Amino acid sequence: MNIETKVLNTRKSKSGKMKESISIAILGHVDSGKSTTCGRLLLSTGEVSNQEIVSNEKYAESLNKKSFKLAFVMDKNKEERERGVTISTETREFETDSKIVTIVDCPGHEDYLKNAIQGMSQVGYGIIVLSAKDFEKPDMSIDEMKESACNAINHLKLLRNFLVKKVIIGVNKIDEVNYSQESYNRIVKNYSKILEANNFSNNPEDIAKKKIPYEFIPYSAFNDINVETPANELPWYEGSTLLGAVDKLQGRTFDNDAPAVAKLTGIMSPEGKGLILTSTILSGVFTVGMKVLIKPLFKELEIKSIESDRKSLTEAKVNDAVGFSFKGKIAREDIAKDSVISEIKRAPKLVSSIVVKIKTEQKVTLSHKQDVQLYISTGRTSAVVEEIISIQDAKGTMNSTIPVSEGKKEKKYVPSRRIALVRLRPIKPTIVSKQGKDCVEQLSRVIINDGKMILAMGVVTDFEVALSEIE
Ligand SMILES: Nc1nc2c(ncn2[C@@H]2O[C@H](COP(=O)(O)OP(=O)(O)OP(=O)(O)O)[C@@H](O)[C@H]2O)c(=O)[nH]1
Ligand SMILES: [Mg+2]
Repeated sequence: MNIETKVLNTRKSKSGKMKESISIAILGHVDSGKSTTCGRLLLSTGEVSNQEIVSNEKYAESLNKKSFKLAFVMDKNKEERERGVTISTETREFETDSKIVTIVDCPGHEDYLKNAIQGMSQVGYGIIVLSAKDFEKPDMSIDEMKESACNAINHLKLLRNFLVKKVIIGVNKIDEVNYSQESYNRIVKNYSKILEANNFSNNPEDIAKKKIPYEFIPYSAFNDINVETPANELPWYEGSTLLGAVDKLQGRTFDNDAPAVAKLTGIMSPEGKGLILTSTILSGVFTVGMKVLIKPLFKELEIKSIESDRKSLTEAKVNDAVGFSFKGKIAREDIAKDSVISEIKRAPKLVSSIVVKIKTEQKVTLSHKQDVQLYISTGRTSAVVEEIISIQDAKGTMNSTIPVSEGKKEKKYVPSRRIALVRLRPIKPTIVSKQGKDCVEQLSRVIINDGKMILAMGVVTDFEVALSEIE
């Protein structure tokens, strides 16, 4: 008999003590201070030295961007630094008293939504960083807040789709509202409307019904206010510091028997080391010596080494961000960006069409034959809505009578805020997992976008495998 074993993900810390390992995506609207927050957390916990910040400051000054000295810890490439925006996600680690924390700094700019989704689909928790001024006006409506900082709202909705366990709302740049308690209370009141409208709640009864808890923390990443130590500037505030709140997040348990599946996050070839595939573990446990399969390449390889932050590990567990090297040869150009590495027997499938149970968003519809962008944990692909199979009616039953839009081009469609079962065909075979036995949750979650906004989110319930799975 297979006994399901839930185990806490723990790792040996720098001091040798075992600590729980957690991972957090840092999200929010463009320029709210996400990278600066990451830089500050790494400086406060000793992962980054003062010298590095001084040298960043000199470089930032030469670009007329002195205020980006902390953000440059995460924003490393030339374009990111010159433009002062994050483009790709960056992953780093630090330790608190009881946790080893992996942070994934995500871009806030709409153009890089694909990268933000990839970042948030590999974590257990999220921090939504708000720029205090954006939410400060009294009694803002959700539409008004969307106008000033739409991705502080979009990212929250998307996080819910990826089943995070809790979200911290970081009210950053509290200096810009003069550390005012009245301003902070207004921000909390305004943003709580968005949280409550999107299935987040702090009521234990709601949490038992799968709503996600949240916590607000006021701070200033740039000025080091309430990040590590309670601040004199906020005498009215009695809650946790940002690092205190992170330390209190619960460690993640994982199922020891779940299939070992990881997604590729990057390819490196450091001198003398061969090819290293940086990856995030989505489920299960990988060990040195294990035989794995890389899809869509369909190549079997043996794991030679597992590294994290330049340390050698013997195993990697769910949510860990590691680098794998392999015995035998693989060529860089053969590895697709959306590759998945997994144990051989229970590898996720490469599929040519998927059936998804979705819920459409407010004020949008989804039509038969519509061209859409399909976002999944490993990347983005164009797809078409091939069939609307059924739509939930007022009684909660799935009904196969589909409404038809009026006008010249009559089309079957899913109205807004409705649950429906639809079949989508991506333009190229894609790796997913479906609900049921051995499901890898992150690979079963999809987001449907029309290029401008989110139309629907959902889970894969069925698929048709691609020809290469059969050959
Ligand atoms: N006044 C003030 N400015 C801040 C604070 N934190 C960050 N900033 C400034 O906000 C600007 C943007 O910072 P980033 O950290 O790059 O913002 P981001 O959210 O990572 O931006 P994207 O990744 O491009 O979306 C920089 O000029 C920072 O110095 C703060 O606490 N107070
Ligand atoms: Mg950034």
